[in-house]
Amino acid sequence: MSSLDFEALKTEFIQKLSQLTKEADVLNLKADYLGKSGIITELLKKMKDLSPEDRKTVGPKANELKDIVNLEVQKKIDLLEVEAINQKLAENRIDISYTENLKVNSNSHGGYHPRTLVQQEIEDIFLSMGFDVLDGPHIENEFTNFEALNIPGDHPARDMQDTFWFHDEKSPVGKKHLLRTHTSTIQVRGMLSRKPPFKFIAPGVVFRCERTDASHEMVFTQLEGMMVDENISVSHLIYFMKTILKEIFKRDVEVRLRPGFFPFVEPGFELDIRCLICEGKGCSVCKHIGWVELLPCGMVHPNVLKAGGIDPEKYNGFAFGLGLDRLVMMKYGIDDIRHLQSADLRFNTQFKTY
Ligand code: FA5
Repeated sequence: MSSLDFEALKTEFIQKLSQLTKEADVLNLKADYLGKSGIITELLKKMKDLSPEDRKTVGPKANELKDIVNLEVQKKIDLLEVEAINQKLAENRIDISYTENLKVNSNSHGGYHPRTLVQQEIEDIFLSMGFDVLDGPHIENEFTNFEALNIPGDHPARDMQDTFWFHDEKSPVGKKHLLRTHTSTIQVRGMLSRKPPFKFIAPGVVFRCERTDASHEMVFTQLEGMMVDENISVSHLIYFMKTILKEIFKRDVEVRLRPGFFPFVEPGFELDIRCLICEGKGCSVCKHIGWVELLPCGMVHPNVLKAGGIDPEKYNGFAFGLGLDRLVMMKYGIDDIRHLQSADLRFNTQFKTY
Protein backbone atom coordinates (compact mmCIF):
# COMPACT_ATOMS: atom_id res chain seq x y z
CA MET A 1 0.00 0.00 0.00
CA SER A 2 2.22 2.83 -1.18
CA SER A 3 1.27 6.51 -1.45
CA LEU A 4 1.21 6.00 -5.25
CA ASP A 5 -1.81 3.72 -4.86
CA PHE A 6 -3.80 6.55 -3.29
CA GLU A 7 -2.87 9.09 -5.98
CA ALA A 8 -3.77 6.62 -8.70
CA LEU A 9 -7.03 5.75 -6.96
CA LYS A 10 -7.93 9.40 -6.64
CA THR A 11 -7.18 10.18 -10.31
CA GLU A 12 -9.16 7.16 -11.43
CA PHE A 13 -12.14 8.13 -9.25
CA ILE A 14 -12.18 11.76 -10.45
CA GLN A 15 -11.95 10.63 -14.05
CA LYS A 16 -14.85 8.17 -13.71
CA LEU A 17 -16.96 10.75 -11.86
CA SER A 18 -16.47 13.37 -14.55
CA GLN A 19 -18.10 11.08 -17.12
CA LEU A 20 -21.34 10.59 -15.19
CA THR A 21 -24.53 12.48 -15.96
CA LYS A 22 -27.06 10.82 -13.64
CA GLU A 23 -27.34 11.08 -9.87
CA ALA A 24 -28.01 7.33 -9.53
CA ASP A 25 -24.74 6.52 -11.35
CA VAL A 26 -22.86 8.93 -9.09
CA LEU A 27 -24.24 7.15 -6.03
CA ASN A 28 -23.26 3.77 -7.49
CA LEU A 29 -19.73 5.02 -8.06
CA LYS A 30 -19.62 6.25 -4.48
CA ALA A 31 -20.66 2.78 -3.31
CA ASP A 32 -17.83 1.26 -5.39
CA TYR A 33 -15.40 3.23 -3.24
CA LEU A 34 -17.06 3.69 0.10
CA GLY A 35 -19.74 0.97 0.18
CA LYS A 36 -19.55 -2.10 2.43
CA SER A 37 -16.99 -3.78 0.22
CA GLY A 38 -15.87 -0.66 -1.61
CA ILE A 39 -12.24 -0.10 -2.57
CA ILE A 40 -11.47 2.37 0.22
CA THR A 41 -13.42 0.40 2.79
CA GLU A 42 -11.38 -2.68 1.96
CA LEU A 43 -8.15 -0.69 2.25
CA LEU A 44 -9.19 0.55 5.66
CA LYS A 45 -10.07 -2.97 6.75
CA LYS A 46 -6.53 -4.09 5.88
CA MET A 47 -5.00 -1.42 8.12
CA LYS A 48 -4.95 -3.76 11.06
CA ASP A 49 -2.44 -6.01 9.23
CA LEU A 50 0.06 -3.17 8.74
CA SER A 51 3.04 -2.34 10.89
CA PRO A 52 2.57 0.60 13.27
CA GLU A 53 4.85 2.79 11.05
CA ASP A 54 2.90 2.02 7.87
CA ARG A 55 -0.38 2.60 9.71
CA LYS A 56 0.81 6.10 10.60
CA THR A 57 1.28 7.08 6.94
CA VAL A 58 -1.43 5.00 5.31
CA GLY A 59 -4.22 5.85 7.80
CA PRO A 60 -4.34 9.60 7.11
CA LYS A 61 -4.04 9.08 3.34
CA ALA A 62 -6.93 6.61 3.30
CA ASN A 63 -9.09 8.97 5.34
CA GLU A 64 -8.13 11.88 3.12
CA LEU A 65 -9.21 9.92 0.06
CA LYS A 66 -12.49 9.03 1.78
CA ASP A 67 -13.14 12.75 2.41
CA ILE A 68 -12.29 13.61 -1.19
CA VAL A 69 -14.73 11.00 -2.50
CA ASN A 70 -17.51 12.30 -0.25
CA LEU A 71 -16.85 15.92 -1.20
CA GLU A 72 -16.56 15.31 -4.94
CA VAL A 73 -19.73 13.20 -4.94
CA GLN A 74 -21.68 15.96 -3.19
CA LYS A 75 -20.31 18.59 -5.58
CA LYS A 76 -21.27 16.46 -8.57
CA ILE A 77 -24.82 15.90 -7.24
CA ASP A 78 -25.27 19.64 -6.65
CA LEU A 79 -24.02 20.36 -10.14
CA LEU A 80 -26.40 17.82 -11.71
CA GLU A 81 -29.30 19.37 -9.79
CA VAL A 82 -28.48 22.85 -11.05
CA GLU A 83 -28.16 21.53 -14.59
CA ALA A 84 -31.53 19.77 -14.30
CA ILE A 85 -33.21 22.98 -13.06
CA ASN A 86 -31.63 25.04 -15.83
CA GLN A 87 -32.79 22.54 -18.39
CA LYS A 88 -36.35 22.64 -17.04
CA LEU A 89 -36.34 26.43 -17.08
CA ALA A 90 -35.10 26.46 -20.64
CA GLU A 91 -37.81 23.99 -21.72
CA ASN A 92 -40.64 25.89 -19.97
CA ARG A 93 -39.65 29.31 -21.14
CA ILE A 94 -42.66 31.53 -21.86
CA ASP A 95 -42.33 33.95 -24.68
CA ILE A 96 -44.24 36.91 -23.28
CA SER A 97 -43.90 38.76 -26.53
CA TYR A 98 -46.16 36.12 -28.06
CA THR A 99 -49.66 37.58 -27.71
CA GLU A 100 -51.39 34.19 -27.32
CA ASN A 101 -49.77 34.01 -23.88
CA LEU A 102 -51.26 37.34 -22.87
CA LYS A 103 -54.85 36.52 -23.65
CA VAL A 104 -57.06 36.74 -20.55
CA ASN A 105 -60.63 35.93 -19.92
CA SER A 106 -62.24 39.27 -20.66
CA ASN A 107 -65.12 38.54 -18.24
CA SER A 108 -62.85 38.31 -15.23
CA HIS A 109 -61.84 41.65 -13.70
CA GLY A 110 -59.56 42.36 -10.80
CA GLY A 111 -60.77 44.64 -8.03
CA TYR A 112 -59.28 47.19 -5.69
CA HIS A 113 -59.03 46.08 -2.10
CA PRO A 114 -61.53 48.14 -0.07
CA ARG A 115 -58.69 49.39 2.13
CA THR A 116 -56.89 50.70 -0.95
CA LEU A 117 -60.04 52.52 -2.03
CA VAL A 118 -60.52 54.25 1.32
CA GLN A 119 -56.80 55.02 1.68
CA GLN A 120 -56.69 56.61 -1.77
CA GLU A 121 -59.79 58.65 -0.97
CA ILE A 122 -58.26 59.96 2.27
CA GLU A 123 -54.93 60.71 0.60
CA ASP A 124 -56.76 62.74 -2.07
CA ILE A 125 -58.67 64.69 0.59
CA PHE A 126 -55.51 65.57 2.50
CA LEU A 127 -53.42 66.28 -0.59
CA SER A 128 -56.09 68.78 -1.64
CA MET A 129 -55.64 70.49 1.75
CA GLY A 130 -51.87 70.80 1.28
CA PHE A 131 -50.75 67.78 3.34
CA ASP A 132 -47.81 65.59 2.28
CA VAL A 133 -48.13 61.79 2.27
CA LEU A 134 -45.22 60.09 4.07
CA ASP A 135 -44.09 56.51 4.48
CA GLY A 136 -41.80 54.81 6.99
CA PRO A 137 -40.13 51.45 7.66
CA HIS A 138 -41.95 48.52 9.28
CA ILE A 139 -38.86 47.55 11.27
CA GLU A 140 -38.13 50.28 13.76
CA ASN A 141 -36.01 50.90 16.82
CA GLU A 142 -37.36 51.62 20.26
CA PHE A 143 -36.35 55.28 20.08
CA THR A 144 -38.69 55.99 17.16
CA ASN A 145 -41.52 53.72 18.30
CA PHE A 146 -41.44 54.68 21.98
CA GLU A 147 -38.83 57.00 23.46
CA ALA A 148 -39.21 59.92 21.07
CA LEU A 149 -42.96 59.65 21.67
CA ASN A 150 -42.52 60.30 25.37
CA ILE A 151 -42.68 56.60 26.29
CA PRO A 152 -39.41 55.78 28.11
CA GLY A 153 -38.31 52.19 28.86
CA ASP A 154 -40.04 51.85 32.22
CA HIS A 155 -43.27 53.60 31.17
CA PRO A 156 -46.41 51.48 31.72
CA ALA A 157 -47.80 52.76 28.40
CA ARG A 158 -45.42 50.36 26.63
CA ASP A 159 -47.78 47.59 27.75
CA MET A 160 -50.68 49.26 25.87
CA GLN A 161 -49.22 47.91 22.63
CA ASP A 162 -47.99 44.30 22.72
CA THR A 163 -44.80 44.47 20.76
CA PHE A 164 -43.00 42.03 18.47
CA TRP A 165 -39.35 42.51 19.43
CA PHE A 166 -36.41 41.23 17.41
CA HIS A 167 -33.90 39.05 19.25
CA ASP A 168 -31.04 41.02 17.79
CA GLU A 169 -27.96 42.63 19.14
CA LYS A 170 -28.57 46.24 20.03
CA SER A 171 -28.29 48.52 17.00
CA PRO A 172 -25.27 50.84 16.70
CA VAL A 173 -27.19 53.52 18.61
CA GLY A 174 -27.87 51.03 21.41
CA LYS A 175 -31.58 50.53 20.68
CA LYS A 176 -33.46 47.29 20.17
CA HIS A 177 -35.42 46.59 16.98
CA LEU A 178 -39.13 45.86 16.77
CA LEU A 179 -42.02 45.74 14.31
CA ARG A 180 -43.66 49.15 14.59
CA THR A 181 -46.76 49.04 16.75
CA HIS A 182 -48.25 52.23 15.36
CA THR A 183 -47.76 54.75 12.56
CA SER A 184 -46.86 57.38 15.18
CA THR A 185 -43.25 56.44 14.35
CA ILE A 186 -43.73 58.56 11.24
CA GLN A 187 -44.50 61.58 13.43
CA VAL A 188 -40.92 61.27 14.66
CA ARG A 189 -39.44 60.67 11.20
CA GLY A 190 -41.56 63.50 9.76
CA MET A 191 -40.46 65.99 12.41
CA LEU A 192 -36.79 65.09 12.06
CA SER A 193 -36.86 65.44 8.28
CA ARG A 194 -38.56 68.84 7.92
CA LYS A 195 -38.86 72.25 9.47
CA PRO A 196 -42.16 73.71 10.72
CA PRO A 197 -44.68 74.67 9.60
CA PHE A 198 -45.63 71.33 8.05
CA LYS A 199 -48.53 68.94 7.79
CA PHE A 200 -48.59 65.36 6.60
CA ILE A 201 -50.44 62.07 6.77
CA ALA A 202 -48.84 58.62 6.82
CA PRO A 203 -50.82 55.44 6.09
CA GLY A 204 -49.20 52.09 6.85
CA VAL A 205 -49.22 48.60 8.26
CA VAL A 206 -48.58 48.11 11.98
CA PHE A 207 -48.02 44.96 14.05
CA ARG A 208 -49.15 43.90 17.50
CA CYS A 209 -48.91 40.60 19.30
CA GLU A 210 -52.65 40.46 20.05
CA ARG A 211 -55.43 37.92 20.06
CA THR A 212 -57.61 38.47 16.98
CA ASP A 213 -61.38 38.93 16.97
CA ALA A 214 -63.99 40.72 14.84
CA SER A 215 -62.32 44.11 15.33
CA HIS A 216 -58.69 43.20 16.22
CA GLU A 217 -55.95 41.95 13.94
CA MET A 218 -52.24 41.37 14.60
CA VAL A 219 -51.33 43.09 11.34
CA PHE A 220 -53.56 46.04 10.58
CA THR A 221 -53.39 49.52 9.09
CA GLN A 222 -53.43 52.95 10.62
CA LEU A 223 -53.27 56.37 9.10
CA GLU A 224 -51.30 58.93 11.04
CA GLY A 225 -51.75 62.66 10.69
CA MET A 226 -49.70 65.55 12.05
CA MET A 227 -49.82 69.31 11.70
CA VAL A 228 -47.28 71.62 13.31
CA ASP A 229 -47.35 75.39 13.13
CA GLU A 230 -47.64 78.40 15.41
CA ASN A 231 -50.98 78.73 17.20
CA ILE A 232 -52.56 75.38 16.36
CA SER A 233 -55.54 74.66 18.60
CA VAL A 234 -57.99 71.85 19.37
CA SER A 235 -60.45 73.47 16.98
CA HIS A 236 -58.05 72.79 14.06
CA LEU A 237 -57.90 69.19 15.18
CA ILE A 238 -61.67 68.85 15.35
CA TYR A 239 -62.08 70.50 11.94
CA PHE A 240 -59.80 67.98 10.26
CA MET A 241 -61.37 65.00 12.06
CA LYS A 242 -64.84 66.09 10.96
CA THR A 243 -63.61 66.65 7.40
CA ILE A 244 -62.27 63.09 7.08
CA LEU A 245 -65.50 61.55 8.33
CA LYS A 246 -67.76 63.79 6.22
CA GLU A 247 -65.80 63.08 3.03
CA ILE A 248 -65.56 59.35 3.62
CA PHE A 249 -69.14 58.65 4.67
CA LYS A 250 -70.80 61.38 2.57
CA ARG A 251 -73.45 61.58 5.28
CA ASP A 252 -73.70 62.44 8.95
CA VAL A 253 -72.37 59.77 11.24
CA GLU A 254 -72.70 59.87 14.98
CA VAL A 255 -69.40 60.35 16.81
CA ARG A 256 -68.36 61.04 20.37
CA LEU A 257 -65.21 62.67 21.70
CA ARG A 258 -63.95 61.65 25.10
CA PRO A 259 -60.70 62.14 26.98
CA GLY A 260 -58.05 59.58 26.05
CA PHE A 261 -54.58 58.92 27.40
CA PHE A 262 -51.60 58.70 25.06
CA PRO A 263 -48.19 59.84 26.39
CA PHE A 264 -47.44 61.65 23.13
CA VAL A 265 -50.42 64.03 23.25
CA GLU A 266 -51.77 66.42 25.85
CA PRO A 267 -54.69 66.77 25.95
CA GLY A 268 -55.55 63.46 24.29
CA PHE A 269 -58.93 62.30 22.96
CA GLU A 270 -60.62 59.16 21.78
CA LEU A 271 -62.99 59.70 18.89
CA ASP A 272 -65.49 56.84 18.65
CA ILE A 273 -68.02 56.23 15.90
CA ARG A 274 -71.52 54.83 16.46
CA CYS A 275 -71.19 51.24 15.21
CA LEU A 276 -72.54 51.11 11.67
CA ILE A 277 -72.65 47.32 11.61
CA CYS A 278 -75.42 47.11 14.23
CA GLU A 279 -76.53 50.78 14.19
CA GLY A 280 -75.46 50.97 17.83
CA LYS A 281 -77.60 48.06 19.03
CA GLY A 282 -74.53 45.99 19.95
CA CYS A 283 -72.57 43.36 18.01
CA SER A 284 -69.23 41.53 18.02
CA VAL A 285 -67.48 44.40 16.22
CA CYS A 286 -68.37 47.03 18.87
CA LYS A 287 -68.19 44.47 21.69
CA HIS A 288 -71.86 45.13 22.38
CA ILE A 289 -71.34 48.73 23.47
CA GLY A 290 -72.57 50.37 20.29
CA TRP A 291 -69.40 52.46 19.74
CA VAL A 292 -66.16 51.68 17.90
CA GLU A 293 -62.80 53.26 18.79
CA LEU A 294 -61.67 54.82 15.56
CA LEU A 295 -59.64 57.98 15.70
CA PRO A 296 -57.52 58.76 18.76
CA CYS A 297 -55.96 62.19 18.59
CA GLY A 298 -54.67 65.15 20.59
CA MET A 299 -52.31 68.09 20.84
CA VAL A 300 -48.67 67.04 20.39
CA HIS A 301 -46.85 66.80 23.74
CA PRO A 302 -43.98 69.32 24.12
CA ASN A 303 -41.53 66.47 24.84
CA VAL A 304 -42.38 64.93 21.47
CA LEU A 305 -41.76 68.22 19.66
CA LYS A 306 -38.41 68.51 21.47
CA ALA A 307 -37.42 64.96 20.46
CA GLY A 308 -38.27 65.94 16.88
CA GLY A 309 -35.98 68.97 17.06
CA ILE A 310 -38.83 71.49 17.28
CA ASP A 311 -39.03 74.36 19.77
CA PRO A 312 -42.24 73.81 21.81
CA GLU A 313 -42.13 77.44 22.97
CA LYS A 314 -42.67 78.57 19.41
CA TYR A 315 -44.61 75.77 17.76
CA ASN A 316 -47.40 73.39 18.64
CA GLY A 317 -49.51 70.93 16.72
CA PHE A 318 -52.03 68.15 16.62
CA ALA A 319 -51.71 64.48 15.72
CA PHE A 320 -54.14 61.65 15.12
CA GLY A 321 -53.88 57.90 14.49
CA LEU A 322 -56.87 56.66 12.50
CA GLY A 323 -57.72 52.95 12.65
CA LEU A 324 -57.93 52.59 8.86
CA ASP A 325 -59.22 49.01 8.81
CA ARG A 326 -62.00 49.86 11.20
CA LEU A 327 -62.97 52.85 9.09
CA VAL A 328 -63.14 50.55 6.05
CA MET A 329 -65.37 48.17 8.03
CA MET A 330 -67.73 50.98 8.99
CA LYS A 331 -67.87 52.39 5.46
CA TYR A 332 -68.64 49.09 3.74
CA GLY A 333 -70.50 47.30 6.56
CA ILE A 334 -67.82 44.60 6.93
CA ASP A 335 -68.61 42.65 10.08
CA ASP A 336 -65.21 41.05 10.68
CA ILE A 337 -61.79 42.66 10.26
CA ARG A 338 -60.28 39.28 9.33
CA HIS A 339 -62.02 39.40 5.93
CA LEU A 340 -59.63 42.20 4.99
CA GLN A 341 -56.57 39.92 5.22
CA SER A 342 -58.28 36.81 3.90
CA ALA A 343 -57.21 37.31 0.26
CA ASP A 344 -60.53 35.65 -0.57
CA LEU A 345 -61.52 36.73 -4.06
CA ARG A 346 -65.22 36.27 -3.25
CA PHE A 347 -64.74 39.06 -0.71
CA ASN A 348 -62.30 41.27 -2.61
CA THR A 349 -64.22 41.36 -5.88
CA GLN A 350 -67.31 42.87 -4.26
CA PHE A 351 -65.65 46.25 -4.43
CA LYS A 352 -64.80 48.61 -7.26
CA THR A 353 -63.27 46.86 -10.27
CA TYR A 354 -60.56 48.29 -12.47
C1 FA5 B 1 -52.37 54.39 18.75
O1 FA5 B 1 -51.84 53.51 18.08
C2 FA5 B 1 -51.81 55.78 18.72
N1 FA5 B 1 -50.54 55.80 18.08
C3 FA5 B 1 -52.81 56.71 18.01
C4 FA5 B 1 -52.57 58.17 18.19
C5 FA5 B 1 -51.85 58.88 17.27
C6 FA5 B 1 -53.12 58.81 19.32
C7 FA5 B 1 -51.64 60.24 17.44
C8 FA5 B 1 -52.93 60.18 19.47
C9 FA5 B 1 -52.18 60.89 18.54
P1 FA5 B 1 -54.37 52.91 19.51
O2 FA5 B 1 -53.56 51.82 20.05
O3 FA5 B 1 -55.60 53.23 20.23
O4 FA5 B 1 -53.47 54.27 19.44
O5 FA5 B 1 -54.70 52.58 17.99
C10 FA5 B 1 -55.29 53.53 17.15
C11 FA5 B 1 -56.46 52.94 16.42
O6 FA5 B 1 -56.03 51.79 15.70
C12 FA5 B 1 -57.59 52.43 17.33
O7 FA5 B 1 -58.50 53.47 17.66
C13 FA5 B 1 -58.25 51.40 16.45
O8 FA5 B 1 -59.15 52.02 15.54
C14 FA5 B 1 -57.07 50.84 15.67
N2 FA5 B 1 -56.60 49.59 16.30
C15 FA5 B 1 -55.92 49.44 17.45
N3 FA5 B 1 -55.63 48.15 17.67
C16 FA5 B 1 -56.14 47.46 16.62
C17 FA5 B 1 -56.14 46.07 16.25
N4 FA5 B 1 -55.54 45.13 16.95
N5 FA5 B 1 -56.76 45.72 15.08
C18 FA5 B 1 -57.33 46.67 14.32
N6 FA5 B 1 -57.35 47.98 14.60
C19 FA5 B 1 -56.75 48.38 15.75
